[in-house]
Amino acid sequence: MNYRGVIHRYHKYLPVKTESIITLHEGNTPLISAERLRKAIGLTARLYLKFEGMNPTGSFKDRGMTYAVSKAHEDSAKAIICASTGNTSASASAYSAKANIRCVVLIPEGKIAYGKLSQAMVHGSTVIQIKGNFDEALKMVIQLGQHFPIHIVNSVNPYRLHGQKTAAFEICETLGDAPDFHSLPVGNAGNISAYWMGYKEWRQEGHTSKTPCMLGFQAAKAAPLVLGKPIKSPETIASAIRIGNPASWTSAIRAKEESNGTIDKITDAEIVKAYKMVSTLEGIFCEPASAISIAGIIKFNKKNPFKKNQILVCTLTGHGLKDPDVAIKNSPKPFTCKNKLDDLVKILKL
Ligand code: AN7
Repeated sequence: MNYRGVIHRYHKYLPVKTESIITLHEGNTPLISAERLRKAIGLTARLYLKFEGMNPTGSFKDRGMTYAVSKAHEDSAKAIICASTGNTSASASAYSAKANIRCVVLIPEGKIAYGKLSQAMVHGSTVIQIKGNFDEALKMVIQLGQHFPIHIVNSVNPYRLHGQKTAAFEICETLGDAPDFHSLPVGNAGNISAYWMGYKEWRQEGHTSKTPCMLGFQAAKAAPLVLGKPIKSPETIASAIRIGNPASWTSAIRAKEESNGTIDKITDAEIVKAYKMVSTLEGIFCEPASAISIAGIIKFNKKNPFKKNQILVCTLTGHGLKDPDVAIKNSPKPFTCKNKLDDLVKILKL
């Protein structure tokens, strides 16, 4: 039968009435072997990229949103709400359109990538720009949820993380076992918690022989988990992870500790370098926040070199098309040519 998304595929692990399922056929994303990137980094270990930009709205958020919105639909919810650095609002907007549920999104004014803003707007959500950052917007959403009958679909909603754990299931199924290391960006810290839950569950079910070391990375000026305290005004080129007080703080630290992993910080310059490497060497266009998973591997490998035959997976959480500004600012400028063959030949130095 036609593939119908993560709830149908893993229904036993994501219970909800079949007739309530709202899906855009998310999940089943490619796990891509990255040979040129592996060589450029100088890794002897095997490197795979889980490209979550291939989800219906272009990010991993769809895995959790299908479940959160299906549950809201099962509960006959009239409205859902989220605060977002962009991708959650894009995903909530699309799934709520399909479910015919009102959607309200709060975004930090002027601080989300253009592609994501267009997604929130096009699906008919009520889009509210907050004169403040993501952390402040999330605080308002949580307060509102306490006083009004509106379902919060941020990752404080446990269904989100349960949906997102399916990425770990898929990786284990594709590889035939869990990888040795799993690297990913950490913003509000939901995804690292979800992956760790998924890897543990798959191990308990007897499908794998081990669980990976979780390697989480935050932007240097938005790294509360590395610093050990919230940050008031986080800053980074990777707008998706410009977050100073992650909601899933405790579970992210638990994932790091239980998996014997690490959560480290990466500069914007290192993020941009990794972003350009993956696009020029692998033909994969991911957003800046996603590239931090590769920048993190590069940094980690310098201190603790990965061993031959170890398997590393990096999650590329979102599609590069969401943030064309960063791509254009950080790539060689296009040439301008007269409509004359001579001019073209001169430019190409043929
Ligand atoms: C591309 O959309 O928080 O650590 O509001 O969009 O689970 O928060 C996005 C986060 C990584 C971090 N990569 O994941 C939002 C939002 C991308 C993201 C993260 C986000 P979490």
